[in-house]
Amino acid sequence: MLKGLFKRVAAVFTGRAVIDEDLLEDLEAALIQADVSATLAVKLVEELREQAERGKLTTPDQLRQALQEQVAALLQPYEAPLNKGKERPTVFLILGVNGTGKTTTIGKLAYRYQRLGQKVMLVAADTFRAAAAEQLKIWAERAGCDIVAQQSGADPAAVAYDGVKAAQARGHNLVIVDTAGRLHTKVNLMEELKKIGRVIERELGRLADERLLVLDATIGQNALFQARQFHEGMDLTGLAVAKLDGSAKAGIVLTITQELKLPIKLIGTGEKPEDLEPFSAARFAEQMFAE
Ligand SMILES: Nc1nc2c(ncn2[C@@H]2O[C@H](COP(=O)(O)OP(=O)(O)OP(=O)(O)O)[C@@H](O)[C@H]2O)c(=O)[nH]1
Ligand SMILES: [Mg+2]
Repeated sequence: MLKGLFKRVAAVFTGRAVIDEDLLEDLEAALIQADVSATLAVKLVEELREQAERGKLTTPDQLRQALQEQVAALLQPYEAPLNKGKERPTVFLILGVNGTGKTTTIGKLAYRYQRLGQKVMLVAADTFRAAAAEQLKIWAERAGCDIVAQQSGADPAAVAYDGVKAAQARGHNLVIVDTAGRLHTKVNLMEELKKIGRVIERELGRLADERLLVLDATIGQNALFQARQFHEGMDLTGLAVAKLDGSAKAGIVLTITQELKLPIKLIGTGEKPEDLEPFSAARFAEQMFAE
């Protein structure tokens, strides 16, 4: 159970006996503080105000319930399962700036699918940091799956090529490719990632089945900027939102889905192997207001 995603929004309701302008204004401000975009916050509160004026909402509790329903309805179209593709192996390409939670999300995915009886191959195409492949190896051991890695500094696209080839040859169902979130300043990250994408496409005869951007739910507005950039460069299929367990700024999830029309496929709720869930709009809306 996630708590306090919208701590400040939940707090607005405590000790309120009536719906009045003061409550509505505080609500709008709290939504914006939780990184719901100002446009969306104003729109949400305007709808609530109208419902209150028409007598449809009479208590703060009903107001909160209505807000929760609004949020669930806004997110519903962006709830989608992972795309497994038609042919084996399925390939997931995992993207994101440094530190967002890519490697951890990959480890959790590997753990889940291995336990479901899938044959998973991890690919350490983050060759920027020496420790990156080591971190992925630990996850591969934990999950009991295979891994393809090279020495640090190797060409990431070449590692991706090796990984896909090995999975095809050895009958893996699922390949998950880890990537770097930052490179030496002279190398353009997006160009490097595109190259990885092209190599995968060439070997599979189709794009990677998922091109998932991992976002850190605690960083707020910056996540929108990152999502725009990666979507432009990599034609994303969806988002994985990590670190929701520690976020009080989960409003960014609303903002990003509404602006970029990208589905959320996964949410990360901790550092343990089990702390990964498919995204549920209804559950997210419910947990948002849990104090
Ligand atoms: N609380 C919490 N921590 C997380 C979650 N996901 C990842 N982390 C932590 O966030 C930190 C960064 O995670 P990584 O998976 O290494 O991130 P990365 O995107 O691979 O980072 P780089 O490889 O440096 O680009 C680690 O300390 C993780 O344990 C999550 O869902 N919840
Ligand atoms: Mg990593």
